[in-house]
Amino acid sequence: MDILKDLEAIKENFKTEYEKCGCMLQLENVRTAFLGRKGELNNILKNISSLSVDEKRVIGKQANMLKNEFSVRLRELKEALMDSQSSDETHGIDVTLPGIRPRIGTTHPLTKTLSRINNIFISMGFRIAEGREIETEFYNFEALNIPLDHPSRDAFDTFYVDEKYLLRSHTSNVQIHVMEDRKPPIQVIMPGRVYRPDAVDATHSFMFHQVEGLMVDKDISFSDLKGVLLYFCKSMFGEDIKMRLRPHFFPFTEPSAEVDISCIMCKGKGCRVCSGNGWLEILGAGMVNPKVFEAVGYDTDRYTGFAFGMGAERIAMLLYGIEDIRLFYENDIRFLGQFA
Ligand code: 2NL
Repeated sequence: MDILKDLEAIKENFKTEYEKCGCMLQLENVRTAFLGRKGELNNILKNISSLSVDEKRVIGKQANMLKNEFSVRLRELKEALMDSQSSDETHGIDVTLPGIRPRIGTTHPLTKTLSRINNIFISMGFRIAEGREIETEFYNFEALNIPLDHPSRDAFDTFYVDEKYLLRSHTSNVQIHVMEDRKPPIQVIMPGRVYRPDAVDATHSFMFHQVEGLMVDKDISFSDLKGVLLYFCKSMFGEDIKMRLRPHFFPFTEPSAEVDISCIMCKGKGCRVCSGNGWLEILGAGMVNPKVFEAVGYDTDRYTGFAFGMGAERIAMLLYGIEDIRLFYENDIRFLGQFA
């Protein structure tokens, strides 16, 4: 009978495959190949119905014997493999030792600083706006009343991408887009990367982060600006901080001021950080120049507003006592790990 020969061949085959098994995966593969639903033995039993009663009996018996034999062999092998594997794994190893703790990252000090700044302004009702880093001269300069012959528009002070585009040198471009898209009241802050081709040193980088703010409505006054900034300074650096404004010039605000806080290291007595004068400059600010409102089509008789801008790196350096801006960009775990 051919089928009996087939069964004999399957048995031989099983023996060869079985002896090659060195691991659980191979063992499972052999089990499926011989005992599985679509395995060798089932293939034979599937076709048994066409045979005579006697043949069925002989073949059925033989096939069942093989089935039992294969199962027993595979079970023995499985036990043997489990024994040898577990003794291999523990050999010379103390499995009761504590594991290796996975190293979880920490939040970057700049990210921490930016979210603190953002949250303080959010608590005063400001919304966050983000925009493009590649911008046209109109949004980076013209709309902000920065004239064509202004030194900051020189190729040495701005990264030009081509004839039409540049890398924004402040995030004010976003405010222009916001004002073009919406009518007052406007109360937004703009955090983001800005680019200037400065020579890199301990306090300068060709890329840094800025947070600018803008508030526009009817009757917004200089005292609103002072109130918002004082609340920000106290929330950021402590209730006992003092703030002072020094007159300054920006083309996009009028009047304009530079904003200092009393030195957070020496409390105003004078130290190395504040160069002995007791004050730290942290912001620039002013009332939005009506020329900026004209550029975005706002009615200058109806609306006034204030704006301000700060460098996030500078704030973070003061907050954490970091003395070199380059540390922010080097991805040195020894530095970053200190801000857990
Ligand atoms: C600084 C000074 C400043 C602004 C930014 C601004 C934006 C618009 C209109 C008017 Cl759309 N002003 N921004 C105003 C004053 C100062 O930044 O020292 N930044 C690091």
